[in-house]
Amino acid sequence: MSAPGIIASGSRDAYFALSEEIAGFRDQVRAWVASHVAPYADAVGCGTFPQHSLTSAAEHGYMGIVVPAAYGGMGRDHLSFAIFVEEVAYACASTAVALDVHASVGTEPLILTGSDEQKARYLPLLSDGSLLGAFALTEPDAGSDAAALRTIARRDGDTYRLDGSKIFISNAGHAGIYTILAATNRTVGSRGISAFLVPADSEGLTVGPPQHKLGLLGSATAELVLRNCRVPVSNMLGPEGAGFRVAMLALDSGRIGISAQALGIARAALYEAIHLLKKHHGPDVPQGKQFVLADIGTHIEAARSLTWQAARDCDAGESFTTIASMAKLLSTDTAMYATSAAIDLVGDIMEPGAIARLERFFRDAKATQLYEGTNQIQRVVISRRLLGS
Ligand code: COS
Repeated sequence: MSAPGIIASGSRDAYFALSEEIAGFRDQVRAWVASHVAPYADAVGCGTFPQHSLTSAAEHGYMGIVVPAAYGGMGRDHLSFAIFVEEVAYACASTAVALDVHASVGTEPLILTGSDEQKARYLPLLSDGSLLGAFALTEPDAGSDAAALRTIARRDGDTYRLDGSKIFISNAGHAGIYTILAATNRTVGSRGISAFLVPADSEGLTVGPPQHKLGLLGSATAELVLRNCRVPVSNMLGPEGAGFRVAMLALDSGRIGISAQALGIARAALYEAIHLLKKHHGPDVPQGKQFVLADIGTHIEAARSLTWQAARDCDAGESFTTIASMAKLLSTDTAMYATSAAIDLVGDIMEPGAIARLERFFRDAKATQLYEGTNQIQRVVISRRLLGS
């Protein structure tokens, strides 16, 4: 299958004109994806961690895509990041989530709230791929209600001792450093949560076996167990008690990445269906099927517009929490709709390769509605804003 991009053609890209520079960046990413991600997508989709693509991403500088150039990164904006994630996800959603988690929630808390010393110590290593980043907030009894987390961090001289467990941690077992959220004071709710940079080789930190999932099989997902895990005080991100805000800030921009990932999946399903329909029907695709293609294309364009607007608001330093949630909600619902509708469209004319790909897109789409805040949580964020609370 060729790799068509934005659906609209001509000199404009959909409703947002991309600058020549960003359009050139997108072409460069597409070429890299075609040679370093797409060839491995079937194997990764069956459960192989995409190490080859991550190593190549590091060689091409993509691991530090949003890291400032002063720390060895590309210093690119969030619009570039959204385009990068969508292009990777178009070929392989599991590879996209490994790269997205690394670059967004795995690295951005440090960029946004780290001290100069923390940034100097870790950002160059995250940029050049020496360290893969990960983010550990979710717990067995604290998923959507993030402030209810039970992992505790007790101060002990120059260290904190962390005890507890985290689940569904993307990049677990492959990450070199985890941003871990833990309660330093259980009596004050979200204001008693702190964020820590925890190197993977820290004593007392262990990674559980892979967790079974419906989709994104190539993305490593596991439990983290913390037993008297000692973390230097100097590895706390921001002041004690600021961790919930650190997590929320990270998730705001993280949701732009998940939105872009969902767009890549939706686009892949659409073009797989178009390819099969044209192959089977030639120029006479039945009109009922044309209408479904039109609906899918329209949803994708609308979702991309929101995603890019969220990225632009983020880059402009404006408040973007609500629009990022809107983008995540619409894009991930669109991915679920597009992958399901694509199967309906071509169910009778599928070939084995296409069956495997469409099945993978469908399974991968489901996860996007769930992680980095379920879509119910996005509705909480959006409706609170609408209601003025
Ligand atoms: N940016 C900065 N600060 C934020 C923020 C944001 N987007 N959202 C909330 N905060 C701050 C609030 O301003 C408040 O600060 P103060 O204590 O100083 O007033 C504090 O955080 C608590 O906010 P709030 O009362 O809104 O928190 P809630 O417990 O009601 O939870 C939601 C808010 C539901 C939005 C939060 O729990 C959430 O995002 N849950 C989903 C978690 C998630 O995405 N998990 C996936 C993990 S990664 S796969």
